[in-house]
Amino acid sequence: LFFTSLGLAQSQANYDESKVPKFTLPDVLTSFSGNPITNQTEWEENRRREILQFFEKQVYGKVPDRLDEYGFKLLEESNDAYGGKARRKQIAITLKKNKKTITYYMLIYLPKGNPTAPVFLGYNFYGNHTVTADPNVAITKAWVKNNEAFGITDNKASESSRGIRTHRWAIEKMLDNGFGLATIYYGEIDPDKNDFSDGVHSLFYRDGQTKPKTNEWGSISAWAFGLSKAMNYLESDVNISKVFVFGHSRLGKAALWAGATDKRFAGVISNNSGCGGAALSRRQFGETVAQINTSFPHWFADSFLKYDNNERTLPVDQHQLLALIAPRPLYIASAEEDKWADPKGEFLSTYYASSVYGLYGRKGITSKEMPKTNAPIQNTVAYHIRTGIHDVMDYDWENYIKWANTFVK
Ligand code: GTR
Repeated sequence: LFFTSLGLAQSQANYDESKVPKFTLPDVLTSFSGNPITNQTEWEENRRREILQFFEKQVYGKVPDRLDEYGFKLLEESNDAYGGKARRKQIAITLKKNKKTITYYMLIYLPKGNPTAPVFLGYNFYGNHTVTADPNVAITKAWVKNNEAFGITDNKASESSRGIRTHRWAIEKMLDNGFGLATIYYGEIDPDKNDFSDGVHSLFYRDGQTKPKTNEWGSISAWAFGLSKAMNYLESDVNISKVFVFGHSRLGKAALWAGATDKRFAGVISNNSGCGGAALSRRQFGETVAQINTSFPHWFADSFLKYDNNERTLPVDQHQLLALIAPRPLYIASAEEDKWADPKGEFLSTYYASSVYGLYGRKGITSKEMPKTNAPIQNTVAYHIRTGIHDVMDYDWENYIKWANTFVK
């Protein structure tokens, strides 16, 4: 009786490997019309393009147009964050379209040692002030999901939630290893609710329009767009070198789509991203397409609804989303207790995407055998499954940092 509808769905989902339907995956290196793809040019010019277009129009949804204006402003800066270890910057980014604007805020920490540092860029779930105990980080004024444990009521964040998510962001580890962090509260791009009157979508409406068209962007695509526009600032900052886009869960889905659509991201890290992220839809293990479209009707384009309980008719599967990131470094991670996200489906995707990395002479995941728990495989495509729940832990960051280190030169 006290189950939320999502909780109920989670309790009723299939977690039995023997009940995974038999399926044939669409081959990443065979075009929709049946032609084999044998080299980088055919991949880039034909196959990659058609896969990207499919995901754009039929899964996440197209961004309808270009912005009219883009701007950013340094709001605050310090040379003395984390006990003098880091520089801090807080940047306002403003997007303008049809005389309407939206502003979102990026918090950046950079290690003081290097004049130019690689950074991880990732959204947070409850506001920039939740990722650190630093009292100088501004509290978001945007709509935030209520959370009793964090003292968030009336959808407003306050001091009570400062630092409540520090465990998900190993900031000192990043700094000590020469990496920076850039983070943004995702609700400032598009509040995570089934309401298209607000957020970045609303800037693009024509007179009388109240929601995106059938094959236009849902929230995941909007969040990816926000990351991409954050990249405009990051590439202009002389203190920043490469940017690895990171995300957990729904934001891990957004990070994958951002990496697929914007080649300026040097690498992608997607933590426990599950259905609509790294997990193969055809496995129907844990969360399914029908389920995600029911619980979160605003995440995908409306055109994706036709694949509810109909995965086998999808001309693509999620391994092809991963392949769009090739040849750039890609790290997918699962958690043992996170069955809802289908760890095996997340792993198999990395394996089936790897043939595209092979076209570039890069090493992906070479065996279909899932690695043991807490035994990462780290090639240009990397994967680990760790003990524990759906979350981001120090273990994850230790591995992301170690792996990213080999690609920062
Ligand atoms: C769940 C959802 C997942 C995942 C997760 C999260 O409720 O079913 O797809 O996105 O939320 O973002 O934490």
